[in-house]
Amino acid sequence: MAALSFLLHTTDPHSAARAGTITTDHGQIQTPIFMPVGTVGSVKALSQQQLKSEVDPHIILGNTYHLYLRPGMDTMEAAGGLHRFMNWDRPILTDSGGYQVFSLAGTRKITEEGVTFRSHIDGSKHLFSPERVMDIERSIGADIMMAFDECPPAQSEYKYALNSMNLTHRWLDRCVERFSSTPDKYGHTQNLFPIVQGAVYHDLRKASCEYIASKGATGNAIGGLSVGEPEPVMYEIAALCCAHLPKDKPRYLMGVGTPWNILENIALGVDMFDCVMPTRNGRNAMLFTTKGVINIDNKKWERDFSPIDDGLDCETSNYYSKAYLRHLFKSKEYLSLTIASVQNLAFYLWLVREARKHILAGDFKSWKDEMVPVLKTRL
Ligand code: PRF
Repeated sequence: MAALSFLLHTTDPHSAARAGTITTDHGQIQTPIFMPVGTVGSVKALSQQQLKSEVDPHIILGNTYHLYLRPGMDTMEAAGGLHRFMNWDRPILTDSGGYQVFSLAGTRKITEEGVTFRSHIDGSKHLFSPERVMDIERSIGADIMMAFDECPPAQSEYKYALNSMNLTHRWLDRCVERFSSTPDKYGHTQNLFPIVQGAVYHDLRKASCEYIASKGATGNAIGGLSVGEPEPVMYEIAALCCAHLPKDKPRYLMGVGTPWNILENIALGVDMFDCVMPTRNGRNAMLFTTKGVINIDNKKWERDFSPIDDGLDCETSNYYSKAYLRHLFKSKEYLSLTIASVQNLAFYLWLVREARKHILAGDFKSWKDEMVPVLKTRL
């Protein structure tokens, strides 16, 4: 079994967009790609069968923080890792908990050693250190393991951002050390992706990219964006990071974003994305479609018996009408959650597949410029 490899097919002549292929021991990922979030080992409201037949993602994401708290690593190892536990034979990426600890856990304390936090489930106390997180990610067995980082708030002062970035770099050294000295547990090769931090400060971001690149990892991630900064700032920092990260390795922008955020960041040179938005907003009656954004709760859809989105070849999007889905939401039916999540994920995967087609055809930039206003339309 082999470490992940990245084949770069084309770079768009009018932007920095790239089309590539990542090869892992669980199969290939055509980039640019969107990775549905399966936090606890389940993409919320979808079965694995529905996920494959209706959305067909090349890779999904799981969360170290959640899986560590429940079911716990004894059960995970007894199952033979997350692929076997959830019966998913395609690639999986695990986030390190660096971000979830900050957004979900109760009282937490950051020290050189790591982060002490209280579980959001039962209030119990835990320590995440870089070594501990590597051990947990080894037990989960994802194809791509994320390094343990600190994601500072967007409004961080320069001094806080500098210290935080340096801490993330020291934690990265410890992650690399632990990762390199522990074996793969389940027969396939795991990969460690480091994460660039540095908030909105150009010199910090550049220094972080250079530090991260010096590790020679098989792929690199950009963290600390889409955390409350204005959109133009996110694009500016993403562009800077793409310019300073290796060209021959995949670049992953963590936790981004809206459909137009995805197209704009593809244009800047990002290859991989994840976000809870399609599933979370879907469960809140917000639909992303090929014609724009729909709030299906709105009375205007009460008698609209047209398909949810006939621009997709997804069965669910064509099978049910807008009026019916609105009725299911009004009636608080579980099926509404499934239909909306399938629609939104099918749309996100369609979007990145279209982007890839246009990159390969050489007209990505003009297609993107036409597409962005459509995606932002409120129907
Ligand atoms: N770090 C990690 N996970 C993340 C982020 C980060 O900065 C973000 C920020 N958008 C989302 N998920 N480890």
